[in-house]
Amino acid sequence: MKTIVSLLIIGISTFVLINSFASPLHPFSVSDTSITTANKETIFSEPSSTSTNNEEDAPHDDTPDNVQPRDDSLPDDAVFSGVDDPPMNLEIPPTGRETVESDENLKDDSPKELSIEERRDEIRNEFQHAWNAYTSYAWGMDDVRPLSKRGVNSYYMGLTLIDSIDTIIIMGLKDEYQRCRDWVETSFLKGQKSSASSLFETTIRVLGGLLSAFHLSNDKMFIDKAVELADILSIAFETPSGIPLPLVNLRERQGRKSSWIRGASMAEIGTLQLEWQDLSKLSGNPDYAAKVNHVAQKIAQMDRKNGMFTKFMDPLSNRLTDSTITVGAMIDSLYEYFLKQYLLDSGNTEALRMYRETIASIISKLLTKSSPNGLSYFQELSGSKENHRMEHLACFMPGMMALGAIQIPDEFASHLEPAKEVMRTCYEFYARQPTGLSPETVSFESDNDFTVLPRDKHNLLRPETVESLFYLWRATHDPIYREWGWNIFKSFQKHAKLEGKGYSALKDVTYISNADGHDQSNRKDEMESFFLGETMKYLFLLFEDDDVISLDEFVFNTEAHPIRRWKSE
Ligand code: DMJ
Repeated sequence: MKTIVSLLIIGISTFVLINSFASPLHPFSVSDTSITTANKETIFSEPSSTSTNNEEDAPHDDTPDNVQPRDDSLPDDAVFSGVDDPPMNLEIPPTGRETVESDENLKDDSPKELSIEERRDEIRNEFQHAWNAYTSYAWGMDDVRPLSKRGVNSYYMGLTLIDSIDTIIIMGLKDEYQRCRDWVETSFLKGQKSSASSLFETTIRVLGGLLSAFHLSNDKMFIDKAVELADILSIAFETPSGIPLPLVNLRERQGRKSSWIRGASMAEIGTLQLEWQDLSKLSGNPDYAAKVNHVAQKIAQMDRKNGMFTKFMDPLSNRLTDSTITVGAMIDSLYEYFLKQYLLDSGNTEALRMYRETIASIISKLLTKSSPNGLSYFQELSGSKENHRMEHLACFMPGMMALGAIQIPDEFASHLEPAKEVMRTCYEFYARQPTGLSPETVSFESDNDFTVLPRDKHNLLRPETVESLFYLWRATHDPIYREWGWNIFKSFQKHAKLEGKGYSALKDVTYISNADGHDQSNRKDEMESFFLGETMKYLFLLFEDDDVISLDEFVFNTEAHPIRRWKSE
């Protein structure tokens, strides 16, 4: 019976066609983007319910999140456009774990192993469950507070909405896409303006989200909105050094200092390049790229410590100002963007040099092993003192190393093995907890590999481990990565899903008060936009074919927004 229902569903499903870009905006723009076609099955859902807006200001937090307290139809040439075309790629790569439903199976009440396609469908359903919390309680606002069922603003930019658009496209949710697209066209930047938006967060989530929405839909409205936003944010770069201020007052059109960072954090100034470079290419205005390329040059000129960067720098002297060397908060995506700038633009050999030099130091000076089981992890350094801790944020590292290994094998093929080893460690962060969910940070000062300190027991629904599992799957096709991803997904479903709508962050992953996981006292009233923008997207793509957002065609920004790689001229 279930098989028949599945066939019926498939029968009424439509197929997704990854886009064709045929409309040059400008000689210096999309004319060189090639046509990529990849069909995939989709199941379209009912439109999500209408929302109520609770206009309420969130207290503004200018710390980047990675620090701590951080009906109509689409255009014909959009990703969805192949709805009437026959599917080209219905065969799912075998994992050796698929099962065939039999009548015998159907009588059995024990949990059945799902096919790859059914797993994808379940992830899509859970995305919609979470998305419905946003549309119902916070539509058009930045973030939803899923427990108190309200929305909050600090950016006034529909942060969650824009962070989710490309996931919605990738999952084939047409009605949801249309509703978001209409909101962006009519309401983005039209209401109240923020007095302190983080340049970094706005760039990776909003600018990146708009660019990606364009790349997957070919709808130029998204570029116009990205230009409008960048023109306001540009004020941040008007400093004596050209190193941007971390915040922008959009009301007054002024850059602002942070109340807690002296100078600038390396992640914040080094994780702007992909988006602003691509905006120049798409808009034909070279000024955006010029600003971030100047910053990249300054970074390249800085003296490093042990071949790496520390967390903070002084814009005037162009020197590092602290002694903490880590691949975690405040610096993580700086290294990621060295590699990704080169993948975006293969002419950017300076970015490749920076990646080559820094990743070599990271591997030789930070990679170490735990006791007694020899789990590989990246330690931190404080001057010459070793600090044996690793943040979940640093779990993007195996994915980045695997990406370098498969895209630039001549130089980095040897990074795949250490990437696999650290991947296992990051999975252990989840697997060893009673909830099956990772804490924010682990301490390797332990006689059982690692332990969790009381202050680090929370889980914010972060993406880094499933992001890396996605890359490791694409790099190796070892089914273990899909299994690990599925286990993590099921743990989120069991412990972070709310009964009505939404998912929530957890206060303590080391504790289960009751069997069904619906203990409200262990919940945080938060569902960060990256849960929909990144975590659910990478989980879904983990069970997709390789040609759906092919890594040969796209590079993901640090917020999981795919940007089309430039063709070499
Ligand atoms: C996201 O905003 C991005 O992935 C960023 O690079 C790091 N922090 C969050 C998710 O944890």
